[in-house]
Amino acid sequence: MQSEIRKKLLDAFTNAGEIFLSGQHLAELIGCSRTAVWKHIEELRKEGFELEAVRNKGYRIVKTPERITADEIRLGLATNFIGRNIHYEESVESTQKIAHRLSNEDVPEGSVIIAEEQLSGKGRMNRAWHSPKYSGIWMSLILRPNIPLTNAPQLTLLTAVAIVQAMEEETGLQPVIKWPNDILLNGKKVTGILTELQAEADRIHSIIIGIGINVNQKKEDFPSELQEKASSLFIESGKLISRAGLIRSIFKHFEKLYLLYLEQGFFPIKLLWEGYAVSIGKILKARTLTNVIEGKALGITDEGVLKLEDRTGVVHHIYSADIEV
Ligand code: BT5
Repeated sequence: MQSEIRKKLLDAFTNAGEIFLSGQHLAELIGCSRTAVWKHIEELRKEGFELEAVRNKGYRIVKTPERITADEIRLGLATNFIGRNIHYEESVESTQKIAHRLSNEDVPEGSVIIAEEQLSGKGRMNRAWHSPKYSGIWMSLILRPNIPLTNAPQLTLLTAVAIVQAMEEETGLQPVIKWPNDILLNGKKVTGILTELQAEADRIHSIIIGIGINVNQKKEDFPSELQEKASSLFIESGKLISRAGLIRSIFKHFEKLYLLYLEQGFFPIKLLWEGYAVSIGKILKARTLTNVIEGKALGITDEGVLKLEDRTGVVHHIYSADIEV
């Protein structure tokens, strides 16, 4: 299996860090010939990896490619199943669409679809999601948890926590979460999450979590109608951020939280989520499909539902809405 060799090769370089690995040593580790090792190293170079080769010492990776490649994400990936199977595309309509198709082909849980660009990326209620080439993270994650249908929105909140933790780790920024699916910096949206279900009767077949993160866009890269309400990690930090590094970190935090969730339920996730939430205690306007409710955000329930107390003291449970702070 070609790709198995590639995966093992990248794992070997991951574990070696700065240390050189000889062709002989790699061949033994992977269980293939030295010629095969050499061939794969040439392939990595073609993908944009820079490898330093030193006589009598071997190889080490000194630079990873500009575009995100599945191989680059694997280099240093510390998960068991999230992001282990990567489906990478240069340009797609929407990664959600591909994820829906693949989830019917029984790909393993934790598979992800990542694209460099989306031509018709979508938000909730079929709104458009701006996804320009090479500057953001546009990906969909396939999960198959054994949970009741009604708990699916909890995974949106869990995902938001994982992304915030990864952003803090990779950029030093301190983003906040706006219920249910926005991550904000300086009051502007840097990330949106779209959770979709495939279910029969009341059984979940799969949950597809779409994640859109503005990473290296400059202000002028956004269409004018978004310039005041959207931002990117680059705009907020002044630094170009490695997309592959951030993706790996998201996978790591996500897997940890997801396993915790499957074992202990939503409660520990809820506590973490509340620590990052911006809207609790504030007066909010929730625009649902049918009406507008204004009130003080009391927090979320153990199910992840927003509680709003209106002026007359009535507490409303909001399952899905757009929120204005
Ligand atoms: C969301 O919807 O925030 C969910 C976005 C999910 C996008 C990912 S990318 C990978 C996967 N594949 C897809 O096709 N989608 C998912 P919502 O809360 O409805 O917000 C949508 C609104 O955000 C739009 O109506 C715009 O006002 C605004 N918007 C669009 N593109 C944006 C961007 N790049 N950054 C910030 N805001 C944006």
